[in-house]
Amino acid sequence: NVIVIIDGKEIEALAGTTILEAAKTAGIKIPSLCYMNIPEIGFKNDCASCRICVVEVVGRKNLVPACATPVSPGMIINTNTMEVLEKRRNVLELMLSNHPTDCLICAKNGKCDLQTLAMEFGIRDIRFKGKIFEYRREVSPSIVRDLDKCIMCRRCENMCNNIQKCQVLSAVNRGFKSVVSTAFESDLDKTNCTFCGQCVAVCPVGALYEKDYTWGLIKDIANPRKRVTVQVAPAVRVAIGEEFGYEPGTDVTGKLVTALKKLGFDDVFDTDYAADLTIMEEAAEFKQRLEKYLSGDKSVKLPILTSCCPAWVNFIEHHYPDMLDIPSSAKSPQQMFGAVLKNIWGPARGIKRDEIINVSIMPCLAKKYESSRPEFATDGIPDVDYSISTRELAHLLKQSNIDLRKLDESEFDNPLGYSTGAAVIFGRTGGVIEAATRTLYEWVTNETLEDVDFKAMRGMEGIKISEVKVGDTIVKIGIANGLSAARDILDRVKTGEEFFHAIEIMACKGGCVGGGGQPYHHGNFEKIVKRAEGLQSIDNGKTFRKSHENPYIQSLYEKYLEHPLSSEAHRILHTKYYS
Ligand code: HC0
Ligand code: SF4
Repeated sequence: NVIVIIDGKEIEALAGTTILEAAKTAGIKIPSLCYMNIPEIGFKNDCASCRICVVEVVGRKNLVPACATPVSPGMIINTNTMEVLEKRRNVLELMLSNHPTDCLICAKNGKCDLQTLAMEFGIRDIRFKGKIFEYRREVSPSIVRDLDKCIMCRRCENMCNNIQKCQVLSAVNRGFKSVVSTAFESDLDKTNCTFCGQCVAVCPVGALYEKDYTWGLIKDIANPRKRVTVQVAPAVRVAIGEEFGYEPGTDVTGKLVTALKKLGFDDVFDTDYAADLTIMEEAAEFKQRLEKYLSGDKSVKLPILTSCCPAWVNFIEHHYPDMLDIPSSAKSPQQMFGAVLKNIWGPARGIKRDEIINVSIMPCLAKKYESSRPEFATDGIPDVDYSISTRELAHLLKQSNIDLRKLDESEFDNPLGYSTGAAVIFGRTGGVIEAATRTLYEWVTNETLEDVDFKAMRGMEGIKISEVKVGDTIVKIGIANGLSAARDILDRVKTGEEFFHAIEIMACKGGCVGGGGQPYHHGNFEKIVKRAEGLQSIDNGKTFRKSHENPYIQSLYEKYLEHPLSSEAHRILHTKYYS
């Protein structure tokens, strides 16, 4: 450790830490903008491009950026001299000189770090006049890029290239015209972008944001000829509370259901119901492949890969087109939900496909793209009409004057609103394969699984490996979260370095709880950990914790689908992948 003096206060800091971090641990706030450090996932953005965090180090001629200057023994640092304040103000005004000031209609209004700084600094006039370049605003099914707003903090580029290893974003142009964009400034859907939305999750301004579908669903709810249904993803219920002052991880399911009914949805259903259904199909497929493999059938492909994360599906389609025969063919819960709703639930009630609207509330931006894939539509009508993010729903509730804190709890509508604990944990890394293992175990052994808690499948490490004895076989399971970890584990499989029977992959760190559509975490990974813990306690409290015990799923098979992997199940619940 080293001793430094910051603003006259003696502080003990870890050797090698930056002035910014040392000051933060001592409770001294230095403003920053481009900087972001999330040690739990190995993300550090300290390119010192914005220079808002400059401080004075006694004895040095020039001010230094606190985010990129390590402390050294005896250093005397002043964080708020008049010279420092003047420099920061100049930097901020320069940044604002070519930044659009349409804050009132910006997607980040109220959540923008640049706006907050301008407010805190009391900026009333911008002395420098820069030219605002009119970049093309690019809209993909998931993400909008408004590059006029880019402040070159490089967080998105760092996230995409180093954490997600997708290499989609990099700096282009020079001087005032420099922005972070794609190669040849192509549209995102012409690149290897997976729509994971992690670039959006770290963008401090309004340069990257989700495509908003809220208006479409408002119009549909107002249309009496439409039966407007909603499904809620697992990870939403432990995160949306943050927008209303609850701690991350607080389970607000009951209040959320009441809020959705108040908004005017005709039926409030649960994606978790379809997560149980996904397990029925995926575990059956796993069992089938495992049994063939054990009987010596060399044609069978193992590991089976989970296929419910749409950004991960995009990733394997773009980056590993030669491995498209190993993911499970089971659709994701979002898409199984839409398929059951429009192929079974609607017809059973005499409601036509074009009269039903299904809205999904998702922690994810790739879900928007997934729902727009042509294979998930019949006669041009998609199974899921709109997918909106946790953040969009929070906006909609606020504009409708619905405050979760003031609501009583209510229950999802059935039959499509009932789920087991196995479904709830889908929203955190390791949960899908833990759920599948609970069912696989009982199906293979015909014995009751007494302890459903596969603790080795939990936790936030990038790659986890777990071995489970199922009958006479030790089943080896890999779990990866984050696309860099996905690449590592897939490479091990591809080169034959390591064998797995099954692998779960989630594109975002922590799984869906850390999805690109969740309330902004501002670099605080603890929020994501708390959300995962929140899902775990919901699972712990459920009567049924194995998907095949869901009575509504059992009756769906009895009445309509016969058994998992039946031809009807294949027709509506399975899909294909495309390179
Ligand atoms: Fe997920 Fe899902 S668990 S991907 O993370 O499988 O988005 O929460 O809805 O579909 O269920 C996201 C979350 C889901 C799906 C489920 C899966
Ligand atoms: Fe990269 Fe994901 Fe952003 Fe696409 S959505 S540019 S893959 S970080």
